[in-house]
Amino acid sequence: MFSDQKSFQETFKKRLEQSYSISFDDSTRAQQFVTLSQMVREHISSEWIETNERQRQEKKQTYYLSIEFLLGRLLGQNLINLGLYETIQSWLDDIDIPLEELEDIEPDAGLGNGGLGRLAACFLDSLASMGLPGHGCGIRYKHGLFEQKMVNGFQMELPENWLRYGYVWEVRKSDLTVEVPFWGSVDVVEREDGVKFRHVDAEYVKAVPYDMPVVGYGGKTVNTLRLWSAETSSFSLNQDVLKYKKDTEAISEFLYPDDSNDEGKILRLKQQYFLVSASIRSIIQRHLSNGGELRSLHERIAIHINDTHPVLAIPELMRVLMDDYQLSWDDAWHVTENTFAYTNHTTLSEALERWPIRIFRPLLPRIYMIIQEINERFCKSLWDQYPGDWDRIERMAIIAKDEVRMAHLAIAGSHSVNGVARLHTEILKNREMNEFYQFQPAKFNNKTNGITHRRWLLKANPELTSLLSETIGEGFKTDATELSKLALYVEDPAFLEKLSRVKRKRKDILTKLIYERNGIKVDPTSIFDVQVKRLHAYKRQLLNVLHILALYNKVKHEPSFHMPPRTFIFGAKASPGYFYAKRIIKLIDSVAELVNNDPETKGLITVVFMENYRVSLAEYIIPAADISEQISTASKEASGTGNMKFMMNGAVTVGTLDGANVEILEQTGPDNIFIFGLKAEEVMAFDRDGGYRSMDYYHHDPLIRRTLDQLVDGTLDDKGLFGVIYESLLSENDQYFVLKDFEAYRSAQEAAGRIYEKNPQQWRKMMVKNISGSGIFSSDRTIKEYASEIWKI
Ligand code: 26V
Repeated sequence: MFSDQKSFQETFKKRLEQSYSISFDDSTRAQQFVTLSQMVREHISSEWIETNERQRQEKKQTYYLSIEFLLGRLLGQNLINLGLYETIQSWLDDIDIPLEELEDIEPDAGLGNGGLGRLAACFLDSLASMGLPGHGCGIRYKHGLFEQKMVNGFQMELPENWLRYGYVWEVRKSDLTVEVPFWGSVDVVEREDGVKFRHVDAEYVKAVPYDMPVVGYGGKTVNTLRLWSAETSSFSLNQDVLKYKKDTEAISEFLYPDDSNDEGKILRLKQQYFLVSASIRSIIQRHLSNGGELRSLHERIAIHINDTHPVLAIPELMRVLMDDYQLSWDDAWHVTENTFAYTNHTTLSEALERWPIRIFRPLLPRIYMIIQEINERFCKSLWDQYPGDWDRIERMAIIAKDEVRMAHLAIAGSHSVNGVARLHTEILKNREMNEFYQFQPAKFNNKTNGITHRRWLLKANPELTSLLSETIGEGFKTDATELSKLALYVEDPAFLEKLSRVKRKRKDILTKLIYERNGIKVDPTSIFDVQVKRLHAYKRQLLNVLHILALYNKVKHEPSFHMPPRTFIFGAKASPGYFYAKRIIKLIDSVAELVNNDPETKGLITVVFMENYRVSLAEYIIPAADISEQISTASKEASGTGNMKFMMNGAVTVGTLDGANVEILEQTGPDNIFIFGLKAEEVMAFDRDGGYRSMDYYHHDPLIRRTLDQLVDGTLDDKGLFGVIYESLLSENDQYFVLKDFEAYRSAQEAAGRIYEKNPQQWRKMMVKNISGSGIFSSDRTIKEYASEIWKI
């Protein structure tokens, strides 16, 4: 099919005509996209089958359980990983079809919010690319993360619909359907060999698996991502049945349903149990069919729990081993503890999951019982270690104060607990999880995040990829640490010139896109200063936008003030119920309106908010960035992964010493990054002891005062929209230290602008140092560490 141009073109045309009963000349790009993708999928299938066969002999496999997988588009990436991209591109070109246009038809598989889900997707790519037996398990949400529409500068949410035209990359496996029980009660059966428990009178939900191929680079390994869909089989117009059908299908309807009320909480808990129950069942079935023994499950299988969402896999495995296969508690616990490993992705207390018992127990009665037993035994072992220390035991308990604490269950039931950047792991060990660390220090370890350079470099930035290939050879494609070879060219003017031309090309492409999407003409020679990520107060998009407003004020009121032209680019979705975050989006829009249209700043300061930020848009934005904004309040960002993507594409970071920025600094050296602001210990000391008064900064810094006043004096709006932001900074004492870090940030930005403008050659060297130091942030490195130190595969 893909062996030569002629047979490819013939097959492609014939299939197109047969599938759609139209002539090739009349076919649409969408039809061409589907036809090509189907051909690619078929091409993959033999390697997929072979990988499955091969892995049956494999000593040990990993399953990565995650409530999110943020895959983005697959056609282009699959072609790259199969080594077919350029070939197909030219064969299609020959019949007047631009491959990029077909790629642009594909909807993003957006089954995630941000970093956590994208990390899972990068990990899948690395596992397959390194030929490791590692598979994903998730939920096939009918609607991924909402589509963001901007209306008068306000975010509106529309249901996303990636499955609208059918999805070419999945295979429905109805024969592997399993049933997941909810509600009901627990029956106790006395037997000679002890007491046995059975979950009875449950309502069953069908979990139907859809498998997606995960094609590794080189095309030799094709792993599987299994996504579960909730279905009912009954057909009836009976009201009760219809309601049951609706309730059931709701389980895989939306990613993160609103959980501000009990009904929403029940639904989220249902999703979590649905995922783990179906996944554990299928993992065990496969293990048994390969001739595996349950008592040694942990020697053949490692299960990874991505944040606490899939943590019920721990009691679920206990349940299956004991209730279905009659293992004793001790045997089942031994297997379970050695099977699971857990990653923590945040220290923010509002994001730590706890379920009220009144919701948990009725929905999952047998699982609740098992957690009670785990808790009792866990507390006993704490008692042995800390006899009499009731307070500590209550703080560490899995069930306490009428709640089930998911992180505590995860730690108790796993043999490994890791953070996602060195600083983050230290904070877990020394603060957030300190008592657990004291109790079981050996469990704790760090695995600094990474990103797949196959998507974020090879796919997103073909121009840079070719330049790198001709300069340092192709080796970096499979071994990203070879990017360090680039350091040899840091003084090579010819190379620096080529590098800056590549950056300019990517800026031109983004410039065109911004014009198409936003109707704004930006200057591609201006500094592209980019902040793209979820909108959250701790990430401090507010610091960025206040700084822009301050620059505006300086231009207007300080005659001697000079700055190089800058284009500030934002992309961010705010969680639908997060009022404050949505108001910051509106603020970005209002500041854009002001500075983009004022004759004094027009062309000098441009602000662009790009709608509906997602993986495919990131692939356009990141390669075009000059400056990468990583400005979270120190200690709050667990790692960040966008920071790594920008670095690899030659953007220079303006950032705090937070998350993985600390390790990025080690790679670039202090001269090739702009670090500013409070350190994590300082933030944590203020959080603990107080001593920060944001009002002082308002009173003592005229620039801050003038800028903040504009939030409420009618400069930006006459409806008082930004009073909440003003209040959060002043009367609520600025929880995220925006004002405290303001001057340091302004001065770091000024330094960056100065070098960019006055010393372009130095800037280019900084770009080189960023790219050449980025290899360590390939997720291949991260996955190697997980594989050898945690999973032992
Ligand atoms: C979720 C929520 C939801 C409710 C509102 C507050 C809040 C705050 C944070 C979160 C994050 C949940 C977990 C998460 O996505 N963490 C991200 O994981 C990335 C991959 O490890 C990491 O790079 C990011 O720093 C981290 O925020």
